[in-house]
Amino acid sequence: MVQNISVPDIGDFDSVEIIEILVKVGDLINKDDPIVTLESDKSSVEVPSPIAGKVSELNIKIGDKVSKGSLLAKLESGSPSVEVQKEIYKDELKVEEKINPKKIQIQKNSKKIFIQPSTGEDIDPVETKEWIESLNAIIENDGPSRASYLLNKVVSQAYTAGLVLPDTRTTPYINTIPTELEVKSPGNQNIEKKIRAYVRWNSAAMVVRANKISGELGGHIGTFASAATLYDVGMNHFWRSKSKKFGGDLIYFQGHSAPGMYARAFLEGRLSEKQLNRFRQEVDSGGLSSYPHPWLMPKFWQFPTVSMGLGPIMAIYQARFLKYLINRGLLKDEGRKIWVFLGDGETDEPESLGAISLAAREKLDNLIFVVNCNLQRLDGPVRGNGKIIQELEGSFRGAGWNVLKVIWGSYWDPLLKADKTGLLMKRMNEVVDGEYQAMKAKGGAYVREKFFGKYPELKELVSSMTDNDIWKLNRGGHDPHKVYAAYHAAMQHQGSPTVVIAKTVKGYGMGKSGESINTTHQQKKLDEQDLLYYRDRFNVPLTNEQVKNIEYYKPAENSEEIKYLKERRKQLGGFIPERSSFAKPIKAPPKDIFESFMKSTGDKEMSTTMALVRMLTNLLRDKNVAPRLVPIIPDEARTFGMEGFFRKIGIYAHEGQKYEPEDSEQLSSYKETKSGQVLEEGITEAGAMSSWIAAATAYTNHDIEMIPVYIFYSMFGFQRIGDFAWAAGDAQARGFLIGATAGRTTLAGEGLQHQDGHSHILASMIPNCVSYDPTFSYEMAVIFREGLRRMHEKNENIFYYITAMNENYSHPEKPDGADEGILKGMYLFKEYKNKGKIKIQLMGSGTILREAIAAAKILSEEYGVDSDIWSVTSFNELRKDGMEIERRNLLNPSDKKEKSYIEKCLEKRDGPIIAVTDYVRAFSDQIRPYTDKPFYSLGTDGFGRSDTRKNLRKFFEVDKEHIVAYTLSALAKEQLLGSDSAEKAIKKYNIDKKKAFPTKL
Ligand SMILES: Cc1ncc(C[n+]2csc(CCOP(=O)(O)OP(=O)(O)O)c2C)c(N)n1
Ligand SMILES: [Mg+2]
Repeated sequence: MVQNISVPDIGDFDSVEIIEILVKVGDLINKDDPIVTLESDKSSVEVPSPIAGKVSELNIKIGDKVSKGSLLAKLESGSPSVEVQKEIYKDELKVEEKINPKKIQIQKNSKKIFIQPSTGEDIDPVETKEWIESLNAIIENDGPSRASYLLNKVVSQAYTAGLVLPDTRTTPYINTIPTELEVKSPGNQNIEKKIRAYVRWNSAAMVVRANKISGELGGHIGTFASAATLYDVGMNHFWRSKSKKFGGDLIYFQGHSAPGMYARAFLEGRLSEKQLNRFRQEVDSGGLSSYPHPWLMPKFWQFPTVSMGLGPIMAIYQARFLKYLINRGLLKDEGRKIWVFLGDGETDEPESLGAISLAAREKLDNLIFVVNCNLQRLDGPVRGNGKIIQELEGSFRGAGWNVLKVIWGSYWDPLLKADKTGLLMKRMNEVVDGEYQAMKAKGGAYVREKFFGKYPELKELVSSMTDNDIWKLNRGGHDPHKVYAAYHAAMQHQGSPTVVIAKTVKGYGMGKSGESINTTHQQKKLDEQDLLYYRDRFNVPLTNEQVKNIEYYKPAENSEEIKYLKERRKQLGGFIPERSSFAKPIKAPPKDIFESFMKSTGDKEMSTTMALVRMLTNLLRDKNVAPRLVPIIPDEARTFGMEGFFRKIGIYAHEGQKYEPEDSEQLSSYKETKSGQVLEEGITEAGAMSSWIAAATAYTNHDIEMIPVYIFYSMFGFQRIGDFAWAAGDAQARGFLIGATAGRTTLAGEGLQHQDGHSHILASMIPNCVSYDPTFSYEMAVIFREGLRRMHEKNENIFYYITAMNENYSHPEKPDGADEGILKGMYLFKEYKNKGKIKIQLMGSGTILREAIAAAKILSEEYGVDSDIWSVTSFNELRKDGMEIERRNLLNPSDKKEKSYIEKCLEKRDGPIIAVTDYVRAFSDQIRPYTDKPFYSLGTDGFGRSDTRKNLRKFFEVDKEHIVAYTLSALAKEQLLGSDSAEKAIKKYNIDKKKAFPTKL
């Protein structure tokens, strides 16, 4: 049967052009195979075939304008279709979704409830008691689930009856897991205690030794001292490393706890004593970096975390990206977990908590946060007048997380059990963190008086305990049993992320030199007495002499401690942290994918953004590249003309689409799907950038090379999330950042906050960021293709920043031999060489190159000045080359001088340089030192404002008229021309000499 294939509903567009025909008569095609590509003035979109069949007739040609209902082709249905397109993904999708046998069983009935005995205004204690006894009876006879169910019913009934119930954001200030439900650690506590003591000692010794070498060096002792148990339990029992059989858990270590990780690696035999002695001395190779920096220790550290707040949000998006890879069939579901360590002070950073609701919404049960609540940050208490643990519990519970509080250690258990009236819990609830901190600084007698002394019953409760016994009442985060139980529960939990909120003591074990005192954070010196105290506190088997020499302690290889520690890691698959990559490179696509961009567009106008989107559409037809592309958009797809991607490759949604979208009939309908490829992030640049980083480092964290393309308003890129971009450089991210709607005058109407005149300067500061400001579609194509080759085929650890504009214009054909120059940063676009005329070297980039081209014509025709017109695709790359060559020449003063690429381009060319861009002058000024020609730059320094492009270019003096006038004036200054030409031009173009410099306006 022959069926007509027509243009479906294409939204608001009418009469759009056919720019590609993707099938021929006789082709066998599948349902959803693209037939043609349509392009409006804003976006291009493929039309898929609604059925499978054989193309029997084509009713259109390239250039035709079509609307909804226009006939495109005829198809004979019923003929056997070939699985052409599906082939592309075949290899990728064949990942078996085996459930890992190691996956931990869910513990049924693990929901806990709290019975808070009433105190105070109880008008009928007998009745209260009856209620509580009923509840206890239900828990005992029918189990906690039933009790929970009944309570929920009662609470719903209470709401229906209009009762005002107490705020339930927080639970009492006790451990979430009752003692009876704690799962016991299978470890040998004696040995683990010793190992922990050695790690503690070596980590402190390493810092103190570094500080002895120079007061400039040192590090942090107090942070790891407070977190040692939290890490140790994970290392001994939970964190599975990457192996042949398993992808590995990913651990984000708190940045300034790094000494503890080195100290453990030393015991494991991974780092030598010599390396520990080189902590914070990295300039000659072999040193250890202050904090986790993959760039500096590429085989060790995986995640840069020390800029506070970045670790938590990057980890959330990492966990989401792991689910994305699984749901797209690119990775097996092995039950891998992402663990994230952060300080309680760090939760002040908006980034730390900013994405926690996303984590719950996406049901990231592969994510476990551990917040080390030592109650202090750098200067003093985190919440002296309140309780950080309760505050965090409220935030996380409110967001939908599973919250596990680990507040009190085992020594408190008998006291809590003996607390029949609930008074102890009341006291625990009422003391604020400032007091809790002071108590740990001031000893047992102080605690007896200030904590228990408030109520006679509590004083009585501890009357048989010595001050020392009271002092030993430990906090949960220092108790390996409590920590184990919490981690175990976190591993089992399903359906939402978990946060373990652990209470600890900052500088634990440091005594008067640092335990719980406000100055702990920066303590990097310990005198002999302090060190002896520390040794005794943890029973480290070192003599006084060895302590005096600050020796490390490492038991013999065949000691039970080392054997135990290595065996534990062996059982868990290997060492952590460790960074490696077994990802296969992606073959760069063939030239023909980019061929159409090398030709002139004739009269057809388009923006470089459109060209890029078209390029991505083409790339989705390349079998190697297509499945690996990760388009990332922060709610701007329509702005960039990318809505065609919605239906074509789907928007990732872990729950699929539970509704019929409003625009379901349309070609670009909003299609959410579990296997969707687009990451539609919503309005969060920090989140989108975190997704990009996860995808851009998938080659090491998941052993699969991905190609993330994050496209954003260029002003909301580096300026907004610059620190993430820096961390991306550290993490050796590979991928594309596209700063769209770029240029201070090109994004016309949007005004001051939107118009970007400096993102390239910010990008240039990141050493491994390669950046370009192309003007024409062929430049974009050459640059993008090379980016794919360098990053994803050759695996260079660089990332690309490319600006794309929204100004429509026609694009010329690529000049012969331009490729090399496009990539190096400049090439000769055009030259005027009328004999005898004065010459200038005119440089431009982005859309402003077109103003320069127009100015060159005027200069030649009206003023007798000829130009060599250079398209400068990257002032940043030119500067890098210039700096390197200059350095080499200075280091080799007797050798023949090497020429920079700029010098080579300009060596046989005359005249001063006039450089003009849509960015601040500092952008083009970067190359000034690398040429001996006179140099004049024009740019868009100052705040933007909204107006038309023409008016903005006039305001910032980068339009063709200003280029002409300033060029003539520069020539006068160089005494190559009289000043009258410039004066004439200034007058002719009504240039106001009295107007203030735009930075002052
Ligand atoms: C973005 C950022 N701002 C400031 C710092 C400096 N800094 C390092 S540690 C620290 C205090 C950390 O307190 P907390 O998070 O409670 O960690 P703790 O050491 O107490 O475990 C500060 C302010 C930083 N590393 N990053
Ligand atoms: Mg802290």
